[in-house]
Amino acid sequence: IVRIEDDRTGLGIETLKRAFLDNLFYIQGKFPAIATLNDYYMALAYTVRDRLFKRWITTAETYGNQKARTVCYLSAEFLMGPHLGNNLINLGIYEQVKQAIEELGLNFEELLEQEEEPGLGNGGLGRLAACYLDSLATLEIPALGYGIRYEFGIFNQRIQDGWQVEITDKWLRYGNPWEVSRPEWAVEVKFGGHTESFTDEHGAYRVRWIPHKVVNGIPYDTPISGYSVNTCNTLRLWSAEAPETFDFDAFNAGDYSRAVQQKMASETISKVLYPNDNLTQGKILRLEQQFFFVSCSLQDMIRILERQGIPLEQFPEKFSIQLNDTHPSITVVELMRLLMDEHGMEWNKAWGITTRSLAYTNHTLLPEALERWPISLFGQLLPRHLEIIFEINRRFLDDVRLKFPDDWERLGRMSLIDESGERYVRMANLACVGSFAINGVAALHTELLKEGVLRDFYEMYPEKFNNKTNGVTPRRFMVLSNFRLANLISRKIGNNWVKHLEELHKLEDFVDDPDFRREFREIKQAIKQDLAVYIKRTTNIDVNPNSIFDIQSKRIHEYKRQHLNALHIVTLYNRIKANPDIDITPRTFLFGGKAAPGYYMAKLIIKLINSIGDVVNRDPDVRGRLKVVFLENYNVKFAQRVYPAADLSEQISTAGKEASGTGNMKFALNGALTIGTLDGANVEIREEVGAENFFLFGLTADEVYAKKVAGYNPMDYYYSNPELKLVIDRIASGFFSHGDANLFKPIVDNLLYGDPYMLLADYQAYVDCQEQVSQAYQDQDRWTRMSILNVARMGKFSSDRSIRDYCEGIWHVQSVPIKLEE
Ligand code: 26V
Repeated sequence: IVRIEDDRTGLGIETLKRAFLDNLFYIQGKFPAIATLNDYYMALAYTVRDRLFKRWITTAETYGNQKARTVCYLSAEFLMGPHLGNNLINLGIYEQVKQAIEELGLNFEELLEQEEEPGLGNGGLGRLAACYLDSLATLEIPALGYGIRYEFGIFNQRIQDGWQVEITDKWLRYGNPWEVSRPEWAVEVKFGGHTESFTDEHGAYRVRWIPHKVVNGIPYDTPISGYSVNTCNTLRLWSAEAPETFDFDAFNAGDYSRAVQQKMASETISKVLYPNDNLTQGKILRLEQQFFFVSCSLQDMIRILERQGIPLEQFPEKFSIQLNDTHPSITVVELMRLLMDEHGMEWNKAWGITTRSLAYTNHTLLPEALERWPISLFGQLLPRHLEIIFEINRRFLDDVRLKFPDDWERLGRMSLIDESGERYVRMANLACVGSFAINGVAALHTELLKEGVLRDFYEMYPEKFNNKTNGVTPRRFMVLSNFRLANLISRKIGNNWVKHLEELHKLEDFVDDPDFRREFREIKQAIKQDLAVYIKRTTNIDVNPNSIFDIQSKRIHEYKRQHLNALHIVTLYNRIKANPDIDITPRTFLFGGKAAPGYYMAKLIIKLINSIGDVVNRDPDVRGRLKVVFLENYNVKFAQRVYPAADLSEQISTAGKEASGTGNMKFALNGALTIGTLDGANVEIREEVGAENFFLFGLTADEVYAKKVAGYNPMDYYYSNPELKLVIDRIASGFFSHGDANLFKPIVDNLLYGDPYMLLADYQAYVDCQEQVSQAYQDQDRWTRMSILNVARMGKFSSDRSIRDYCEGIWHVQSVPIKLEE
């Protein structure tokens, strides 16, 4: 028989070429002579998408037929990064497609570069959600990601005169080939208005919510392929649209312009991602966003249940809902409302269903990030939900009183309502009461939750608490982004490690093999060379690929202490100025990360880094031994270039502040050595790779706490440490700011009068530890051994392991393999 490949599914080179040109013609309406780079990218994206569809549809069909238990991951953020390369890896067609494109005379890398990444997240929390979707699909777990289709994602960052400038992220400008809208599954979401009580035909007390406005939620689906399996799950993001008759008052009054204004306000809900990471501001629009996507998602689940003919009582058997931080915690109340008000269920039954369905992940210990909403604002937007919260609270506080009689202070702390001043709804308390499981994201973080912010809840419900250490996907952050290292590893130990990352252990057998060490080193060197070329092209700064690539890339925040890194740079600079012939290991300090637009201190830290760079990079006394580069617009696409090029990974947060970190894992997996504090997952990374392969410094979380209690005075360190004093005085003097002694005064004053993140307490330990790093780097062979052992021992930190832990410990779901019929 002659087999003819279908143009939409075939994987032969000739078929791929034909399919690509066909999509260029019929989707983009172009032929090669007039096609732009973007046309080619789109044609390629559609060619790959076509090859996903069979899997996607079969997966949905299989789940529907088997009525499979499904994980619903609710998250206000999904920081997916570019889809094209990742789907090529997961489908196992990277090489064929590359060849087909090159045979057409096109530059494959250039086409990959063309993709505008969906930056629908701020940082760690959003990227974790994306890694988890990848692992869920790879482990063949029935799962849906639910979130918001922001029209504008995280802003693009430009650096002008050393300062951050924000540019709107118009990611949908040229269309999004990865999404399919499903207007037939649109739902209605109510806002505002008031409630009325009535007695139903059975004589039961019921409540009706008369909203002020209704907004439509339109789902947009994106296929999420698993690696080397047929499973293709769905990310369902909701977009807000105004219905024809949206504002009843204005519409009835014939007030056209007010009605149009209302329409625009409705569609504002999914307009833009809030660019704050770790700070709540009590903005009504943010609460609208949260309620909007939660209500849409819950209604969608109930629709799926009904279509599969499953009774509502079995909701917890069908769905396991994970709340990614408190952002979707209104789920507790909206599920209660839907069950009672829309489906006539009585309280106890509804509460049983709710609390058997929900689990809550906490991602931060910073008090300023704990979400709370002023009661008045909350009641205006969600009057029915406020009533339900009061009732949940009444019953909950009765339980607390039973367990802890006469403990009034405890009642005040645990109440869902903060009544210490202006009244607020406390979302973390709500999430704890409404969930059957509560987890932190690293062992240390979970312990600190239990003894700190969530202590009362731990004492009330110890059985709910558990740890799920974060992980990262080796597909995107190794196979796709570091194919040179991935290929070397696969040559030595086969490619099972891509799905079973613990198998990297087998690399330990090669650490004594000089040829392996040479190859390993040459790969790192080649990647550093590439990054150096990129830096030259984009910043015109020459960096030495033989220097230590010392990288700190993450959101800019005081607790992450990018300015401690800056103090170290100035320390080395001062040493060179005092003694130009000093023996110094050459270093390139690379920084990447965005500051929240309203976070003045973080923006000033960016300016400080750039200002130090301007002086250090140009000073002839330095003789190129130190270079400082701020990498503009750090995002997922750029991160994939950065991790493989790192020698040293900076994980230097004040102990007790970073819940986990995930960049720390991506760096170490790619062979960077870590300099870090005992914070977040650093603790577990060090345990795995071995203390001798990790540069540890600084106070522990307990010591930080003890020092705060004892009365910390940064001035003690300033006056007793001459080298530190010189560093601070130089910054304060205007040396890095053309004589302007005012520019960095806020940073200097913050350090000298308060120093909330204890930079000065950790300064000397940090500088000493960096000296150890420099020494170690001098011995290239020793360094390479340490680097190989880091890679070999990072198996624990695959997001596959995290997802298995969630499946076994919280979700109780099993894999459902997908068979494709021929
Ligand atoms: C909070 C808020 C507050 C309201 C405005 C918008 C907004 C956006 C994001 C957040 C979440 C901050 C919490 C967060 O991102 N935590 C990070 O989670 C990572 C994944 O678990 C973890 O590795 C990081 O250590 C932790 O900082």
